Amino acid sequence: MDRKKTVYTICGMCTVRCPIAVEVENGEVVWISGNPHDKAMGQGLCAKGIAGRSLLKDTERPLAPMIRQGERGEGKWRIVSWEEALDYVAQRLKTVIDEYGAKAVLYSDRGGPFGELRKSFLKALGTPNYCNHDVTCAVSVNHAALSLFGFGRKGLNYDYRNAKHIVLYGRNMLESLRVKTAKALIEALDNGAKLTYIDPRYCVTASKATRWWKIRPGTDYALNLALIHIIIRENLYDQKFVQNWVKDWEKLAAFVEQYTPDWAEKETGIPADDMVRFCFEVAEDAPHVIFHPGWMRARYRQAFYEARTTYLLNVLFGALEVPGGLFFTKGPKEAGKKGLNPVGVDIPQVEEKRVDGAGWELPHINAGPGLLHRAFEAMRTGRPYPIKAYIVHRHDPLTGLPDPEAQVEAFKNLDLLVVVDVNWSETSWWADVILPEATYLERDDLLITQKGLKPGFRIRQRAIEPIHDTRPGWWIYLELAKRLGKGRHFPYQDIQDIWQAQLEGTGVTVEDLKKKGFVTLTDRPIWFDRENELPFKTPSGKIEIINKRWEEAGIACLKPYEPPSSPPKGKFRLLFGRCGYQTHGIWMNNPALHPYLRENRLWINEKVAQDMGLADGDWVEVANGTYQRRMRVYVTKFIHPEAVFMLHGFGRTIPLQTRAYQKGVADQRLEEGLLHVYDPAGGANALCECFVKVVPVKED
Ligand SMILES: Nc1nc2c(c(=O)[nH]1)N[C@H]1C(S)=C(S)[C@@H](COP(=O)(O)OP(=O)(O)OC[C@H]3O[C@@H](n4cnc5c(=O)[nH]c(N)nc54)[C@H](O)[C@@H]3O)O[C@H]1N2
Ligand SMILES: Nc1nc2c(c(=O)[nH]1)N[C@H]1C(S)=C(S)[C@@H](COP(=O)(O)OP(=O)(O)OC[C@H]3O[C@@H](n4cnc5c(=O)[nH]c(N)nc54)[C@H](O)[C@@H]3O)O[C@H]1N2
Ligand code: SF4
Ligand SMILES: [Mo]
Repeated sequence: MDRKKTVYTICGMCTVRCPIAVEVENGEVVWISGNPHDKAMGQGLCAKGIAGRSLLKDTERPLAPMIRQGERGEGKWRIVSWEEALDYVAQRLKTVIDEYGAKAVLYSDRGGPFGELRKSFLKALGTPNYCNHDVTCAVSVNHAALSLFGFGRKGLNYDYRNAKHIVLYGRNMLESLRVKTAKALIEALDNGAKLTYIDPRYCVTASKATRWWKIRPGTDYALNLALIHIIIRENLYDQKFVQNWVKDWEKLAAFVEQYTPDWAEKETGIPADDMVRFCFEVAEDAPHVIFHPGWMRARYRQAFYEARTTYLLNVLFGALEVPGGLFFTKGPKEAGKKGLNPVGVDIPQVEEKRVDGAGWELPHINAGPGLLHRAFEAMRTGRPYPIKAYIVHRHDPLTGLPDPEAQVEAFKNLDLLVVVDVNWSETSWWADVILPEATYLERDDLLITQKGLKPGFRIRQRAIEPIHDTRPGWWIYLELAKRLGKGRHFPYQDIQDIWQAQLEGTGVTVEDLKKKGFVTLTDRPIWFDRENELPFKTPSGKIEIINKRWEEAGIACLKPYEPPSSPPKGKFRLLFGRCGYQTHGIWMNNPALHPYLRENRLWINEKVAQDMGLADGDWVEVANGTYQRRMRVYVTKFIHPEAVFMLHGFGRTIPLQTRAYQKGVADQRLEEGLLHVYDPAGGANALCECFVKVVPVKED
């Protein structure tokens, strides 16, 4: 063993995959920094990234395979060998498949580029029922992009660094982090760029903004319609770009005529004059402007339309494929190079229809990641067919999807629930088997493609050997495939074999990748000719205002605006979000991160608090349905009076996580009754359609 070494790999403390350098001494991780070979990254890291060392040391997590002993949720486990755990899972899966067919197996994971082997495993098994987490994240934004451009949201990326005006809708870029983009935003601001930040709540990103619009929650669609109205009325748009690339432009123009700024002011609370001034200002900086379609806004019933109109604002200003605007992400093909080869051989197509209806009952919904909330409904009802086994990998539906009680009710119909995780997830507590994955610092993963202006390949390689009895994901699925008679599709002994198969014919070697953690396939950024060769994947080859796929499914692409409902008396719309030193609900119990934030508080508007007789730090009871909990308030004028806000991920219920157990309030538990409320056009769970009661209580 080298006494000292630096390993270039990929952070795993959240999902944005920053490039990191890990210093190892005598087999121990002593330091983690950003990968200095990646200039946009530099050596700085976020707090969570640094806490990776603390994850290694945290023993309050599953450290060996476990099989449930008592009832589900009772927390009685038997520690077993990997042999026994995998034999058990394979046997139980076989029983389900024999009785109900392979389609009775549901699988969900976080998604992302490392998941290819897992998807191939499911395909080999013969089930179409793969879902990722996106129903609670960006699925409506993704469908908005698909409906306009014919490709998903990742087909475009953002050149913040060179932008002159950046417009963010509830996109808290400086706290809900990706290190490189946060740095790029700051650099743009240092260079004089303007930032318009739109959010019912003030946050760190708002504090850097040129203008903050405290919008009424759920009304961004109204704002966008009025902005488009002004831009067309005042002739502020890029006529050449629109003429070249937009189909059915005149239908959009006619549709927005009714949506005047005065009308939108009443909906949104944003002054009409300000909207007009803003449009003129942006037009001056066009095309070097960015309107980010957001993630969090994908939590409202009209999310699809909010995102579509945000994309259209970029289009109107001609901000596509231009420095300081949005650019098409390019892969190896565009660099004239061969891409990574697929993993798994001779795997037949799965012909069965998806249980959630994606791609058939709901023809406009992408069958790739599906709609997990609808799969849960099938699990509960047995329709259109039963779901009897559920494997959950790097995913925590009981934290990430609303109404955990309703999910646990559906789990009662399962013969097998398996969780593959590095930590206790709320879901793992209800599992029959827990397979603990080795952490990102202790495991290799599949090679991944980095798309962008300079496409390339990246490697996640282990810095140290697993400290506990944990295993890498790729190994777990190869072992399960063997036991289920599907080994022939995966002729790999180890990760080296997988890497070789992926790299075959690309001219790149594993050694090349290990040197810096990545290989770039071109020296120069690749830009398409924006007048002649923008590769939209729609039938017309243009940006389609009216998309047939949606219209034929009975969903209007130009849907009249519907105002969000106002909170019933005594209630508030519950908003939520993240902070810079936590990832969702994952690291609440992390020994290094926990002390920074032990519990969440309820943000409430100053005026409203005054009327309720509440002062900062007072206790309230927050309730919806059967869930009610006490927490302290944070009184501030920086939140819309209709809303209250809390950080997501608190109120953990697993007693073995002694630091985080029952600390704070769980927003997803307040979202009772919302598991099946979703945006019909885009598919996202409408998490923000939640109203909570807030009642002052006397301090105990
Ligand atoms: N109420 C409410 N609901 C929300 C949100 C909210 O703010 N409020 N946020 C939404 C958003 S944006 C998202 S993206 C989702 C996120 O929710 P999820 O999609 O569930 O994703 P994560 O919280 O990132 O992680 C899930 C699990 O992955 C585990 N994990 C971490 N690293 C690894 C690893 O290397 N290997 C394995 N096997 N497991 C690992 C963690 O321990 C955790 O249990 O939640 C959504 N749901
Ligand atoms: N530190 C950290 N960074 C992360 C993550 C993490 O967990 N921790 N998670 C990653 C993931 S998976 C994601 S999806 C991103 C999320 O990135 P963001 O979407 O930027 O995340 P949030 O912090 O949830 O911020 C959501 C904001 O939307 C606002 N909002 C609520 N309703 C409305 C509305 O109607 N209109 C407008 N305009 N705004 C509204 C909320 O007040 C809140 O401030 O962050 C990523 N980065
Ligand atoms: S943002 Fe922080 S936690 Fe997430 S990948 Fe980057 S360094 Fe890691
Ligand atoms: Mo997300």
